[in-house]
Amino acid sequence: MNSSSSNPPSANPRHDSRFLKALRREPVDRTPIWLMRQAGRYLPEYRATRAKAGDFLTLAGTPELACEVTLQPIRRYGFDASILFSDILILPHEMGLGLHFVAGEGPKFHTPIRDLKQIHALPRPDPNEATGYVMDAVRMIRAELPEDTPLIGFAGSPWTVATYMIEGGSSKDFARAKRLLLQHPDDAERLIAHLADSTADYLVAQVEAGADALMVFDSWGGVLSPALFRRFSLAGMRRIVERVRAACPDTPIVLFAKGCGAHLEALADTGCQGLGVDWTTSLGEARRRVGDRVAIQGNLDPTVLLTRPDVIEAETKRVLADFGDGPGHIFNLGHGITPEVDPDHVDVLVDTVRRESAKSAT
Ligand code: 1CP
Repeated sequence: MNSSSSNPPSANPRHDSRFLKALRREPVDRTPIWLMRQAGRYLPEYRATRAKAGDFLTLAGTPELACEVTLQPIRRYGFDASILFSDILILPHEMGLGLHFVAGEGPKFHTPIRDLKQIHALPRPDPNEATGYVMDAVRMIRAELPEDTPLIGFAGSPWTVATYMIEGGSSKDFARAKRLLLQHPDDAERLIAHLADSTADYLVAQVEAGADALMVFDSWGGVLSPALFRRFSLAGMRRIVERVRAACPDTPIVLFAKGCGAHLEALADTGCQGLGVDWTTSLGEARRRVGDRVAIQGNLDPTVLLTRPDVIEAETKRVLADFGDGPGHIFNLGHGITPEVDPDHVDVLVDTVRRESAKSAT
């Protein structure tokens, strides 16, 4: 039996953590902080474990190693939330597309979707079978983490995952993926719905294994026109939220849609509990538009971490002031931390958030 569904929420030792309180828009003693990609190449200890693993898929696919790199940033910075070390491309990999990494080019699929027939033949993996190693990692991380540190499970949005499946890897213009939406919208809808259902299964299994909150990354929602965003990207995320909420009503879901500041109201309408915001949207504006419905997570430009400590401090204060006083803010970057960041600069960021937000505790 898993604790998240069988026990009342108050029995969960993370229930009163700053992160989960902020997601419920309850007052906290200071603003919680964690960073997207907090386990990553900017940390020497990550590079050492990554070298030991040999390649990314072995690292993500070996629960002991995934657990170790998940815990590294928690040990070093004491972040207010931990995020499972895995990748949004693990699910399509286990659907049979064959993920691998080409040096200097990033992720690639051996068998991208190049024919409509492939969409209709995609399997719906049993998450505890096909991705049992991810669930083992979640259980192991949960057992190793400080009892009061929440663990975030995650997946990619159907649209964002579909771009990699169709393009075969990263893309500059997303031409193949957009052509599918425009020329074969019914098949594209079918692909999005299939990915949404498989992703919901996958996220529910992560909650059953011990995740306290969930995040859906729509890294490429911002490349779509408003009409295509609503029909494909937003619809896929709404379908995930509906399904996961039905199975795990107590588990909060954060949607991060990069470059989608224009769609905040529509994203809040999905029934999620939090919205990740990138640095192109003001947190004050986001709060005015949707802050009475959802918590807001963000949004320091990751590039700020490549500057001097005094600039990092000033820009961090600017983000806190932009949100303003009152509950419902989770500090984060507006996108993932980059490999070039000096780990000491993250201390400057974390110290500034803790010191400054405690002054105006709600
Ligand atoms: O060690 C390495 O060289 C591999 C780099 C790497 C890492 C550290 C990849 C390959 N994935 C990850 C981990 C990862 N990916 C996490 C771990 C948890 C944490 O945050 O600490 C998470 C949440 C992701 C999510 C992810 N993967 C996204 C969504 C978030 C975002 O950054 O926009 C995306 C788009 C991916 C695809 C992917 N996987 C890896 C890379 C380098 C990429 C990006 C490729 C691209 O830019 O198109």
